[in-house]
Amino acid sequence: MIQKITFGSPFPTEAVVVPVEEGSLSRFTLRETEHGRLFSCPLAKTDAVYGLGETMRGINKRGGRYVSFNTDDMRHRADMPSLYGSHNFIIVDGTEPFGAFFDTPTCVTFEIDYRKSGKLDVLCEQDVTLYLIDGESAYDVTRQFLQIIGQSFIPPLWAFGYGQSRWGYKTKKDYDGVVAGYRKAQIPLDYICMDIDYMDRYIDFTLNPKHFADLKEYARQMKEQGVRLVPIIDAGVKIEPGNETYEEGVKNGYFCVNEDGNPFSAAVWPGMTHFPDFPQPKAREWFGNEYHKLTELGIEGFWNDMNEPAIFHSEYSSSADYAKDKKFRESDYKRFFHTVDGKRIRHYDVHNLYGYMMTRAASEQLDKLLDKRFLLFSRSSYVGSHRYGGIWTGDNRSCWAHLRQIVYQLPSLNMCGILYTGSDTGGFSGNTTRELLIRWLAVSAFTPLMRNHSMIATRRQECYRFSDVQEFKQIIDFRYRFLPYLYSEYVKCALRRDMLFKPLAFVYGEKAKHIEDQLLVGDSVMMTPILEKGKTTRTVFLPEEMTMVRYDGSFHCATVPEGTMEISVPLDEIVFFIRKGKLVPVGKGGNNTSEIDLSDVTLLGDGTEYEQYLDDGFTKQCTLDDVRVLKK
Ligand code: MIG
Repeated sequence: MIQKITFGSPFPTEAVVVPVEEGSLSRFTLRETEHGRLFSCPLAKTDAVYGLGETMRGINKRGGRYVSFNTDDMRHRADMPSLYGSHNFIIVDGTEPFGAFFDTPTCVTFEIDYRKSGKLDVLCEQDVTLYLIDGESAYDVTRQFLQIIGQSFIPPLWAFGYGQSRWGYKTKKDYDGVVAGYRKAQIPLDYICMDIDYMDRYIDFTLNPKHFADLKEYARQMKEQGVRLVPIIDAGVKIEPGNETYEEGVKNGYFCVNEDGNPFSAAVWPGMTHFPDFPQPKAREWFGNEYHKLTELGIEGFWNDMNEPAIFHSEYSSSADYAKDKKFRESDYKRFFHTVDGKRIRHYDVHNLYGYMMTRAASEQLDKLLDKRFLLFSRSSYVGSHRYGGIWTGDNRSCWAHLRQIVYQLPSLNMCGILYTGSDTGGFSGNTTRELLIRWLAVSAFTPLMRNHSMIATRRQECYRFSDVQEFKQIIDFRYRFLPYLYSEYVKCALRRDMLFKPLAFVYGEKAKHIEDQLLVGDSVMMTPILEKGKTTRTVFLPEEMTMVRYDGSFHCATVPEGTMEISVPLDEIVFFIRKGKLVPVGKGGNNTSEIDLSDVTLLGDGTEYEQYLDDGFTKQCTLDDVRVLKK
C-alpha cells in the first residue's frame, strides 16, 4: 500500500508518474527545526536499512550519514556524504517492512542509527512530498516503489557491448589505435567514448576542426567495423559570439539567470559558460534538439557530464574562493535562478534536479531525432532519471575499495529505478594494475554499462596494453557469451519494473542478510566476484543448492549444496552460480554485438524453462509479447 503526504508546496519533480492516494503521516514523527523538517522513526536492533541509490558504504546503509546534494567531488572516501546523484528512497527492513521516498529537490540528510540513536532521522531542508509504502518484504516494498516511478530507459543491444573510453584521446589516430589494439588482441569492442577533446575548444555541439571536421564519414567507417562513437556533452555552454547554441539560448531566455536577471556566468571546461535552464520545458526542448548536430552525423549514443552542475569558479566567486571552501559553490547555487512558468526559482532549491532534467532534455529529443533506441548516460541524476537514460558512477579511483563499492551501488541504484549503470572499469583516477583491471572487468561483465574509462595523465589502461592479453580476452568473451541472458533480463526488468541486481536478502531473507559481496543478477544468477588483491579464492555463501558455473573458455557446470564453500577463481576465469530450478541462456559470442545471435543459445542450470526477451536490439517498442519460452 502506498500513501502520499505533502508538506508545504514542494517543487514538482515528476519523479512519481502514477497517481497515489493521499494519506496521513505514520511510521515517522515530525518535528519542525530551524534547519527544516525532521522526520524520525525508531529502528529495532536488527532492522536493515536499504536504498539511497548512488551513495558510499555497504548495501545495508545502517550506521551512516548521507546527504542528498549532488556534488562533483572525486574523493570517494567511505564517509563521503554526497556523490553525483540523489535518490531519497529508503527501506526499513524489519518486522513490518516499509519504504519512504522523500521527494524534494534540494538538500536532505539521512542519519541512520548514526549517533547510537537507534533512530532513522531524515532532515528535509524544504517542502517535501513523502511517499510511504507498506509491504510484505523489502523486495515487495521496492517493487511497489518501482511501479510509481515509471519504466526504465532501454538502450539498444550495442550499449550492452564492451566500450573503451579515456579522457585524453584527441585525434583519429588515438581512436584508430584503440580499434586496432582490440582487433589485434581479438577482444570484442562495441563503442568508443569521445571525451571533451573531440569538440572545438570544449564547445558543445561543435567539432575540433583539425581532427574531426568529417566526423560523419569517420563515424560511418567506424560503424562499418562494428564500433560506435559516443561523444560527451557537458552542461555549460561557452559564452562566445558565433556559438549558435549560446546565441540562441541568450535570445530566447533559455539560460539560468543571475540576481540581475542576466544569464548567469560560470567557468567550466570551455571557459566562461551559461547553464541551460533545464527545469524550463522550452529550454529542454531546445537543448535536446541541439543533439541533432551529432545525430545527423550518424551518432547514436551520448554521455552527459558536469551536470550537477560542476563549477570551477563563477561571476561571484573566484577559483581561489572555490579552492578555499566548498561553501562558495553552495552560495553560488543560491545566486542563480531558473524560470519556470514565469516564476523565478533559486537554483539551490531545485539543485538535485539539474542532471535529471538535462538527461530528460536529451532523451526526449533523441527519441524524436532517431528511429532506433539510443545510448544515453549521465553523471548526475535524481529519482525519475531512469526513464530517460542511465548513469555511470563518476570519478572513482583505481583501488580495490572502489571496485567493491560498485557491487554495493548496483542493487541500491536498482532500488531507486536506475537499471542502466556501471562504473569506470579499472578505475578513473590513479594508476590501475593488471590484476585490478581484470578483476574489475569480471565485475563489469555483469553490469549493463561495461566501460573501461580513465583519467588524463594516468597509466593507459586499454586491455591490449597489458601482457598476456588472452586473460583479458577471456573475461570480455564471457560477457559476450552471457549477453543473451543479460540483455533479456535487463529488458524484462524494465518492462516488469523489477530490479536487475538484488541483495541476497531480498530473495532469501534473514539467513542471507549479512552477505554484501554476492549479488543476484536477474532471476537466475548469483555473482560471486573476487574483490581483493592477491586473492584467487573466496568463500561463497549458498542460501540453497545451486549450479556452480565455471567459465574458462567454455562453461563447466556442477551441482553444489546449500551452505558455505570455498571457490577458486584464477584471474582469467569467471565463476558464478545458477539458482535451483532456473536456467541461463548463453551464446557463442562475437567480436561485437552485431555478430551475436541472441537466439542461438545453450541453456545452463537445472531448471526446465527460461523466458527469453528477444528482439532486433534496436526497435523502439519493447513489449512482453517478445518473450518466448525456452524449454530444456
Ligand atoms: O572535470 O571530461 O566524470 O568521466 O573524463 C572533469 C573529462 C570532467 C569528468 C567525468 C569524467 C571525464 C572528465 N570529466
